[in-house]
Amino acid sequence: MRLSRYFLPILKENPREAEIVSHRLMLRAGMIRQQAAGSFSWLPLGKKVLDKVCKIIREEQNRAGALEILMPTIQSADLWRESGRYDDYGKEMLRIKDRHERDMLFGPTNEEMVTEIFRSYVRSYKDLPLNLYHIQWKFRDEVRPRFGVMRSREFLMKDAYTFDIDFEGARAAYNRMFVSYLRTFTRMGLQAIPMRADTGPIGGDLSHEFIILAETGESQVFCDRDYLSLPVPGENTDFTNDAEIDGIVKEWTTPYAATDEMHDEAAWTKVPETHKLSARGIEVGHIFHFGEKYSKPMGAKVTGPDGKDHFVSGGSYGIGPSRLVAAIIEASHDDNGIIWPEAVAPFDVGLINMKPGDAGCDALCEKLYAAYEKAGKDVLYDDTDQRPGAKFATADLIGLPWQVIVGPRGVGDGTVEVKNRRTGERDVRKVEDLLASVEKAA
Ligand code: 5CA
Repeated sequence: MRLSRYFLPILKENPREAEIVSHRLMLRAGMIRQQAAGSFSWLPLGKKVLDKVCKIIREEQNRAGALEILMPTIQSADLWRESGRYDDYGKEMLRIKDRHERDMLFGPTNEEMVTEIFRSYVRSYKDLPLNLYHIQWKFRDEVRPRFGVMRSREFLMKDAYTFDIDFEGARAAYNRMFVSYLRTFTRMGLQAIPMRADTGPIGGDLSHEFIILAETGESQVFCDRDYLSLPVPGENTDFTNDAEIDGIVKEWTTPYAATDEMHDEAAWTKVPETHKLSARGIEVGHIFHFGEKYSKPMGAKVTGPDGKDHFVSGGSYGIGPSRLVAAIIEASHDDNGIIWPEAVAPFDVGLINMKPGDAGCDALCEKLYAAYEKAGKDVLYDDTDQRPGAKFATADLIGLPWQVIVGPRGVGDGTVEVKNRRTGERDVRKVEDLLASVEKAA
């Protein structure tokens, strides 16, 4: 992509409304545009990161056996009357009437709708376990939308829903999502700690929040430092092996970890002083086991091996991709801007032409641009006529992992500078060596 053809509305000044660094940097880097309180458009750079986050989530959901569907954003109130949540949900739910005066709502979550799908088709325990997920916009009329996409009213959610014949099956399904989450967040360059959590309006008795430690986090959390060095399950984890998955969950739930609401002072005092980590955290995922809470009132049952009907045992599993984009920035930035982990970077490389119009610089940039494209690397080529200082500032602000800097002096002796955004290290590389390594990476 040529920057001269791109839409990257960079802000020079710090936006006054932004209280935390991720909100400030997302606005300054032209990733999002606020449309109303807690509602944002995603501009090209932001949309690219959001898509990369969703891709990782999809891959890990699929790996763990979940099946992707897509349910509507607008739901019928009747379904929510069946579960009893229509009245319970309160003002957070955006209620709408259609032209026939029918009560509708903008979905804050989808337990009812997915249970309706399940009960319409599934009759036998032989069709279980089943895990259906989607990635869809939600609306919650939060009292205090703030911190940009971190706590917004309209936000993207990956929500998965599992159906099993009994508690044992449901527990295994819960464990698979638990392990899948550990892999998901690690792939985004984040260290997420699963903590015992409150269930709130979703209900149920077993729940974990996945928390990223950050000073700007909204939750107070307490955990054992051991979490910081636990090994994250690898790509070859066998999600069909319940014992293996259970072993990983045990390992990741043994040291103490709890959110404020679930904090147990008596258990906390037993954690050695040097292990205690009391910090602020951002909730990026939340999983729930709620058993028959929805299946019973909504009549979602299957015939078991005993020939009798059983209400299915359920759970739901949320991740906030839009919040995650902000959380990644909270965890990875410096004074100059964002530092994207490679897996979610909007482009792999920034190619900076220090002197557009100079025949040598232009020709070398075109050559490198073509080589990267051919190797399947996504490049943002700064071919604009901005001053070099402004170009460097933009490149640092938008945080691409690598910057390749082409100037007249280098063109003269066949070299370019390669800068690593994270370490700030700059290497002078021979053009032919760089080209060879790009080709090799293809
Ligand atoms: N139905 C369940 C799980 S599918 C559910 O709704 N869970 S939740 O309420 O915990 O939300 C799931 C995830 O969505 C949260 O962990 C968080 O990452 C994200 N999320 C929730 N509220 C917001 C919000 N106001 N702004 C941005 N992300 C949010």
